[in-house]
Amino acid sequence: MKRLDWNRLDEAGRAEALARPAQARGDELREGVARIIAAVRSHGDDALYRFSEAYEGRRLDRLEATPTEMDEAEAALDPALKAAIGEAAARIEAFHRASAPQPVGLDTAPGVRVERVLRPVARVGLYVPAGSAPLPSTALMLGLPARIAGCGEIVLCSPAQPDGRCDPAVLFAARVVGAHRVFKLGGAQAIAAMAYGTASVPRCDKLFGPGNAWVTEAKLQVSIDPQGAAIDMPAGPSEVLVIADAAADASFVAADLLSQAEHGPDSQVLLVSPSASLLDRVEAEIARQCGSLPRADIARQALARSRLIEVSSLEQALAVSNRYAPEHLILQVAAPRALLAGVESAGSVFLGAWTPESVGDYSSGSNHVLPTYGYARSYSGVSVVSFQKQITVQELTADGLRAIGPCTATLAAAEQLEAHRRAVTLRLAALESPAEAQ
Ligand code: HSO
Ligand code: ZN
Repeated sequence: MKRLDWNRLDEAGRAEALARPAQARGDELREGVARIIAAVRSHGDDALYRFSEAYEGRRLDRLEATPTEMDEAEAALDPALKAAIGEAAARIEAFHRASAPQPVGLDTAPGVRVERVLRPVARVGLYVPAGSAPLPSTALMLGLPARIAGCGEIVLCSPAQPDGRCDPAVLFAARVVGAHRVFKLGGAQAIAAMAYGTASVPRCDKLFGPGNAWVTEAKLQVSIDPQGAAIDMPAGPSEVLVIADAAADASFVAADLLSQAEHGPDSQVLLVSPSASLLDRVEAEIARQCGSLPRADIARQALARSRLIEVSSLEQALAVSNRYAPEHLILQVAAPRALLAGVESAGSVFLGAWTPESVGDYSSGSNHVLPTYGYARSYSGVSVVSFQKQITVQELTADGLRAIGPCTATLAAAEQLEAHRRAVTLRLAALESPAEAQ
């Protein structure tokens, strides 16, 4: 890991220290994805079968997981894993229900009623990765808020495993969240199928979920096509920033950094601390713990691009974090709550020594689909509102129009929009002399 002293860096050095790994959006990727999308649009299911065989080496006899496959997956699942999925689902559901937006109604003037009502996005497409590791937790994080929002049709795509079926835990999680349709599809072709629809796969209004570079590129392409589908948020590789003080347990900090590093070679992990000795101890701990990880190779590649940054104070550590805007921010300091008010940009925050990022990834109840790559500056993680539309409603009485009509007419006149003005003034005139208005 690269070791840096923030106060010895000039502006260019600081920018470089917090730079994300470049996302290769080369011509090959862009054109390859565009070709896949075009093929799915013109050849539908045939293209899906062909790509599954060509890219994933799976010859599928049908695209959709059958109820029998779902039953068999559930029956074969380790009961402890089944129970853990159920337990996590209950907490995720509780938190997402409690944090769901509520309808609003307000009289902004006497006789002027303004409301906000909520409607679900009708059809949503959830992508659950299953490349180097299937992620049933992602099925929970996407499916539960979709169900709470009341989405009419929840479609889920996840790549088939070598046996031609979806990962059994993903299938079980899909059942727990109440997904209506599950397809054994991965990659850009899955995104194209959900965005445009095929004979088998329903066309979805909005697509959600993480994925590899092909999936991310496909989401981007369908989201800028008016015929395509909306997406949850722009995506980049996963990341964590830990702020730790001298009293932090180096083995806890190292374990948290490694848990993000093992996601992928392009994951980014940063440790920011005012304590040089803590940085030394964490570096040694990482070396010690990394060797025994099954995904040590992946973690090492991620660590090669990661940073240990020495700062002069916790306040400065926070300033560094706010500038970076991490997906996950872990505060392993003596009084983490005292720092929370200073957190301006982060996808999800983990307070104190007993709160590893893993609990947010799986089972505390918060969502793990979060803005990466600096998008935490302006985006939020997935929640119930991501699956809803907010519609405003207004209703005026005659007195209400008398009250706010003149203000409206003045603004319309200032914008030289005469039809707007008249839509108000002719009503006001009708109110003054109802007979003449006939
Ligand atoms: N840390 C990941 C989510 C995840 N972790 C899924 C384990 N499974 C999101 O950045
Ligand atoms: Zn994770």
